[in-house]
Amino acid sequence: MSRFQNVIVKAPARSYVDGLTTSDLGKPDYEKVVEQHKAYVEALKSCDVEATELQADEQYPDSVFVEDPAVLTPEFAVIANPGAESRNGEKEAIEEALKKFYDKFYRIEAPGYLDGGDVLQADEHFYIGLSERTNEEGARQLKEILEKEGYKADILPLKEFFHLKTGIAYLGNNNMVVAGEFIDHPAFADYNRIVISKEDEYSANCIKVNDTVIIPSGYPETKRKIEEAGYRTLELDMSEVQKQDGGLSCLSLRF
Ligand code: CIR
Repeated sequence: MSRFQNVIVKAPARSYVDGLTTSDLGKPDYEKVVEQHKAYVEALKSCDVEATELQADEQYPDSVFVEDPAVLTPEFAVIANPGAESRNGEKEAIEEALKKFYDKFYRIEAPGYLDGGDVLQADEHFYIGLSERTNEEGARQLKEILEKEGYKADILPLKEFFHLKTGIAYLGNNNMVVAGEFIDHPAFADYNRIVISKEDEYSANCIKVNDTVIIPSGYPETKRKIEEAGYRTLELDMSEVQKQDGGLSCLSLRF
């Protein structure tokens, strides 16, 4: 797994509390999400990356979830076409921010829709989930781009998870954190699977940033399993992010 040099994050807007959600965890507390987001950015910085911090954008309540409007590889950027109408325009600010880092851009175009949260990279292999946000045409366009660039890409219809990465994370060295429908999924049968129980499902969305795996706090079993696999972990309180269906991966672009 290549090392990351950069991350892009975006501060939560006040409108965050009115963003999209399917959870029944209650309304997030704005001051608290600001604190949690700051801790997240500090954690990333401690993992040996440069952070580009974008300003909050009140027009887009969900724009803190910068993972969804783009898919990045070391060689090129793909501007996604987010499947929720209220989020689609987020891609413009992300493309602007990425111009500093990339010369080569591709775009997912309507009628194709795709959220970056539905895309998982495991070394040279990408997995693209079909979800409420990513349709077959969007997935097909991304697969074509990736294959043209020499990557492998598989499209997987999701059964239960909101986004593909809601239930899976790649840690490098063939180690894959899996929950729910991915535990016995044939696409992941050849990985060393770190299996997350139903109660701990939220913690399957963790991120390996260089030498550290960042996990949500409150999941001691997940922490133990990831440490047993040989990784250093760092825990973050994600309560106000979880309320809006977000996780650790959603809050940054890492490249
Ligand atoms: C949404 O519904 O779009 C946001 N409230 C949550 C997005 C989470 N992003 C992700 O899983 N990649």
